[in-house]
Amino acid sequence: MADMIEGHGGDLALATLRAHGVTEMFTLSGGHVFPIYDAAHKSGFGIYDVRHEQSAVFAAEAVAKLQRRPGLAVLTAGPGVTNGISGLTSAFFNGSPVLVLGGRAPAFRWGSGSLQEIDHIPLVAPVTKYAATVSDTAAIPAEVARALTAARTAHRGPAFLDLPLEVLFSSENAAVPSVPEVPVIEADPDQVARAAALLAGAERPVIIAGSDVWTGDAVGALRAAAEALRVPVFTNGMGRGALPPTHPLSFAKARRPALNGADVVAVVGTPLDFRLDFGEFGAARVVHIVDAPSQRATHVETTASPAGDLRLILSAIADYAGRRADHAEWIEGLRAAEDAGKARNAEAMAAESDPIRPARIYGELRKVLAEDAVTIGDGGDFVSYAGRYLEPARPGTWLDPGPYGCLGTGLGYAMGARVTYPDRQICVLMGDGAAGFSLMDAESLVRQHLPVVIVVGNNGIWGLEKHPMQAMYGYDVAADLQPGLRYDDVVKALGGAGETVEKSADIGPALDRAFASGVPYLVNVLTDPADAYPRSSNLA
Ligand SMILES: Cc1ncc(C[n+]2csc(CCOP(=O)(O)OP(=O)(O)O)c2C)c(N)n1
Ligand SMILES: [Mg+2]
Repeated sequence: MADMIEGHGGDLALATLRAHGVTEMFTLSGGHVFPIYDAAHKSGFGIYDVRHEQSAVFAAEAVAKLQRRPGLAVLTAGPGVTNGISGLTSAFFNGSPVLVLGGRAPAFRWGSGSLQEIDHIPLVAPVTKYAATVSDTAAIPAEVARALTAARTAHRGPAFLDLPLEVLFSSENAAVPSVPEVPVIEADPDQVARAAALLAGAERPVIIAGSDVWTGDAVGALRAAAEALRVPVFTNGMGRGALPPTHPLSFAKARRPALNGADVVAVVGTPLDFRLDFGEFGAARVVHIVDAPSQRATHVETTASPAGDLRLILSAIADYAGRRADHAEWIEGLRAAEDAGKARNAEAMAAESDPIRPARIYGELRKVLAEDAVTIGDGGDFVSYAGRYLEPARPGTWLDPGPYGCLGTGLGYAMGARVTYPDRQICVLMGDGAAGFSLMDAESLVRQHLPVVIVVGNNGIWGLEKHPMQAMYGYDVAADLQPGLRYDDVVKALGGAGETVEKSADIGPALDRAFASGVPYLVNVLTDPADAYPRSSNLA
């Protein structure tokens, strides 16, 4: 039986959200959305506010990514919503179940030129799974439930609703719908059997597992499948840590030899995009295992592509009873490459240099980060190094911006992570360029007692742009920042703490102080501007 509730639009919206397990919103104030605040204020629903709407959406996305349930951002009409569009787009690319509730100029005088009057729907429709204007107060619960169901249904993603002023401020008696189970897509069993047979029968198989394995709660099934068929596993995105780095089938550094030598590559829960050479793996046959038919690659020929619930697919693969080739030699060869790669990395991470090279920062960070620490990457080269040198020990602890590659996620993601885990280490790894997008939100973190550690790799440049431009043109423009800038002083001015580090030996003690401080703390590490992350394609 649906409960009836009486209240204004804000009450009706939050009652529905609460029923879906949402307990907090991220927002920046605007009169158009006051009733949502009023409902939250009266009912103990969390309100976290930020200094730029994109941080609100990024924070909601971090909640969605980490907790695997919808995250909520509330944005005021017009510029509030448009400022949130990069966040919505990132959530769309990442398949993150984010709901944005927008204010909207009054419907009754639409077209008369009200403050902040714009139709948001055409702007957000291409980057949401569901986008609608709620035209009637009594319809709010059903509309919020519909938007949340769209967001939670694989393939997941953001949804958007806007509420005209009079719709949100009016009161009604309405039913709060019960929370529907999201539909579980069952993959075609023939496709699953073909995928299993290919992996089992291959001489040199590889699995690459991405974010949807985590999001779809299929980590255990992935491990069971890999162990049953003895297949080496590489990961990206939120899939990182799905197998602990100590697991005999867990690989990270041997990707080149693995992809060059493989005869079957199964990519699970992540697109065949630029991060995976667009799915071009030489002579290898490609299996693309996705959580919904819409996610199947259309630009590559795949030999099998089961589309459906990843846990079910991977469990079925784990149960495969057909012929298996012996992969021991293949695994052994990759292990040798992996060990060599790790040894090279260990050397780089311990190296003394003046100025500091980013590798050393990660060497020191690895000593202080706990297993359950959440690390967040926001930047160019500095974050590429984080991906190379940090090895998440558990899934669901690594937040990168995903394939949309949007700079500026840092402090929003940090806020969502801190709200999710009050007691874990939360560490943002930030380029000095990236810092410009969200550092003002250190104020939001200070004021709302949300301590996080921010490590800035401060090379004084937009490194991921400057080096490629130099290589392409022999000169560069629009790629310099002030060298040696005191980003720690910015955070101090905003009420937090921090320090600047110029010598390798000082990094470790600074990190210790930062994690012990209990306040937002920025460790500003001056790094070598000549250090460029080696990459084959330099466009970002
Ligand atoms: C919003 C946004 N604007 C621009 C870019 C293009 N871009 C990608 S990496 C990068 C440079 C980042 O510089 P920094 O954060 O200082 O990191 P570094 O490469 O120097 O380590 C830029 C400008 C982007 N990805 N997102
Ligand atoms: Mg930089």
